[in-house]
Amino acid sequence: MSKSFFVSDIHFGLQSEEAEDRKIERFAEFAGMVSREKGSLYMVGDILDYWMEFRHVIPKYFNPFLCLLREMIGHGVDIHYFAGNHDFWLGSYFGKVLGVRTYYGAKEPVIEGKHFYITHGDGLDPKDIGYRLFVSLFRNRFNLALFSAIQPDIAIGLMRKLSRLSRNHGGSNRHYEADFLFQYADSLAENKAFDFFVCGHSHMKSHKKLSNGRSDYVNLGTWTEGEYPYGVFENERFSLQQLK
Ligand SMILES: [Mn+2]
Repeated sequence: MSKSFFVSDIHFGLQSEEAEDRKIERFAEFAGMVSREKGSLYMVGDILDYWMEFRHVIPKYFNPFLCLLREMIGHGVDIHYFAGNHDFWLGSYFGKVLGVRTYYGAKEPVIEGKHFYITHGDGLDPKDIGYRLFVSLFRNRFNLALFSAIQPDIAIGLMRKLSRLSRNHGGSNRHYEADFLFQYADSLAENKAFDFFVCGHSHMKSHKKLSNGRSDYVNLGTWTEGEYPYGVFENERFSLQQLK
């Protein structure tokens, strides 16, 4: 049986040059491992800190990352990319040119007989009306078309500003979001049968049982804090591991 790999919240494009270099080095290692295993890869959102699709231009900053995706696909890896609140519109480039499957919102795949519920984790809080409005405006085709008609360097500058607005400041928010996500998974499990709830978003790495005692809650954490966590599902078991 092939392995499934999971990763979230790398936020390529956010940090200092040094931190970014380390992340892309680790991602190259990770991509090599996924390719050797001929596994599947689930990227659970906020992999890129911003993304904009233009008609004729690809944001060059992300070229090393995009090449690694292409290489993995060349090795027969199935790549699934869930949009987050930073990479909230993935456009057609990933699907049509690279061959990556893209998703908005939650998906419930069955992997080797186990039921997964996979979501980045943003926009689940009904109190977060401002954010929901932001997403509905920016995932709107018309607004995106306006945006992508702007000269690319200017548009990317604006995107990076927007991306900063979409970011949490301070740790207390993180804890609130992590608790919220766990409670969300818990209440979801009351009406829906799943084995694994997998998310990211709060940057708080976690793997524990839900209150029903049988489903797992997995938060994949982040690569922005000098750790490089990822999830592996194999032989019906999920484990959170770490690149050195
Ligand atoms: Mn997020």
